[in-house]
Amino acid sequence: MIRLFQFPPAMGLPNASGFCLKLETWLRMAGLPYQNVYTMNLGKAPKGKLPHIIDDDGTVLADSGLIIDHLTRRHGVALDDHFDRNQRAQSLMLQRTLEEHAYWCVLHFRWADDRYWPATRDAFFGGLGAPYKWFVPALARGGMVKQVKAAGVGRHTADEITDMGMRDIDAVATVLGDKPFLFGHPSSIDATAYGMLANVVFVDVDIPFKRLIERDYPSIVRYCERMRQVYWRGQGLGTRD
Ligand SMILES: N[C@@H](CCC(=O)N[C@@H](CS)C(=O)NCC(=O)O)C(=O)O
Repeated sequence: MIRLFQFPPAMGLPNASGFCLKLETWLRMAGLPYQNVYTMNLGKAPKGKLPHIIDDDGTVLADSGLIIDHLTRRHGVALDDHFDRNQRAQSLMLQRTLEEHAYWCVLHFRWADDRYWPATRDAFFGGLGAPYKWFVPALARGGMVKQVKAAGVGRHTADEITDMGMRDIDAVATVLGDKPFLFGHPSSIDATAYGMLANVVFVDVDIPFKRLIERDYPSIVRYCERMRQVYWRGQGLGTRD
């Protein structure tokens, strides 16, 4: 069986990492059996990030996108078979928008903004005992803030980042329109979108995107609820089968 290495559930979600939640949601959409292996140890991750997998043939792979490509080929997953060339291109652009930009906007508020850092610290490190709880959270925070700055997003003001991130949300909402899934029928990009959006919509931390989505983009909230209902059986946010 595929072993999925990811962070443990946090923030009331199966995973508070957009990339981990994306991959687990995708495995459910593809109907591939898998086993969760929860870890916080990035030192053992092949590329220093989570998620990664060990496939049932022993293949070790990191990066949610590369993993999805590999599993699609190896297990003949047909999720994206209905795409035409144009939809495939749009899907890729949406993926890049969410993963390479919106992701950093959310990360900025979670890790760098003093208003929300206590909630992030408690969610990820609340279970740590002494002496780790005295230095691990601050070390991790320093590393994440550095990454958000290196990505460029962390150099802007909170208002600018809010505005930039909401443009991403507007783009997603525009593609979604009144369809049940981004391209009508479920496809891999819905796993990406759910991983990133659920991490705002269903997380009880009031970063600016949360209330703006609730106020201006009810279709995005309904979309997240639909994905949760269909692929997570509408059970409690952190509940698996
Ligand atoms: N492109 C990678 C990104 C994975 C990623 O950024 N994972 C984050 C969690 S959301 C991580 O492990 N961060 C830890 C760190 O950078 O120290 C993918 O698609 O899997």
